[in-house]
Amino acid sequence: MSAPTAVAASSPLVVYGTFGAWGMPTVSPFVLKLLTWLRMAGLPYEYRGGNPFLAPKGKIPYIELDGRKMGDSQLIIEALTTRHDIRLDDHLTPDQRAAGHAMRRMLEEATYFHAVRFRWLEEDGWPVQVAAFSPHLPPLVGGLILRRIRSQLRKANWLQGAGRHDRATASAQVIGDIAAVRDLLAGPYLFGEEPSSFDATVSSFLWQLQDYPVDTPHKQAASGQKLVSYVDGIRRRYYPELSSRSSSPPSEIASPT
Ligand SMILES: N[C@@H](CCC(=O)N[C@@H](CS)C(=O)NCC(=O)O)C(=O)O
Repeated sequence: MSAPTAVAASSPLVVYGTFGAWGMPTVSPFVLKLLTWLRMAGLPYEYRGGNPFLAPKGKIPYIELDGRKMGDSQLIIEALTTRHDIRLDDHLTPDQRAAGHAMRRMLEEATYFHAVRFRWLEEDGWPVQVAAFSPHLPPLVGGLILRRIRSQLRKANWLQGAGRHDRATASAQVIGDIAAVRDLLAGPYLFGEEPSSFDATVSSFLWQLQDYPVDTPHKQAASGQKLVSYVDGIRRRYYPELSSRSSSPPSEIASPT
């Protein structure tokens, strides 16, 4: 896998993530969350392509620091917060911290599984995945690897429960999640004028929904003006190397839930 961006090649902190696609530095919302948080915290890192089979928890992202590997974006962020005395959330009230925690857990533990379904399991997402992943896989066995990932994700989604809903129900649930975020978003950042660690998760999951190139009702919901402006603000501030997004957002649509 090729690495998208690197902030500082000499940094002792190595982040293992995925390749980028669709104008985003990575195809993974969890990797994007970690990269965004590192940029918010001003911590330099070296970015490399990761391999789930070499990851401490079998998932991406993971990091290497002081010769030790560590997995899980949130555990990594918490460890680095302590290690470097990062104070991104000092200005938040207890209510804001609680709301941020709940939003983060919703996006990561519920919305994410529907996003996986729409990318990997639905027929209109599958060719997009194949086109994005194939150049980063060995030519002869790439197709086999992708079909294996797809069947594993189908099983995981079924076991999690998200995969037991029909498409319309899954879409309505994602739209409900997005509407909750939209209504809580104060602007320009989640909790007002100053960014917090929660912006790393919220902006990354929205960005992944907004710029995934398959038009769906939940993509439309994530692409309302307020949410697009929010992600644009994060992109401009923390990813100045990226060119501006080409497509103009569709108009805000009402939540059906
Ligand atoms: N809780 C983990 C979730 C990470 C995750 O689900 N990563 C996906 C990519 S978006 C992955 O590595 N999947 C590979 C697999 O499940 O085998 C985190 O926050 O880092």
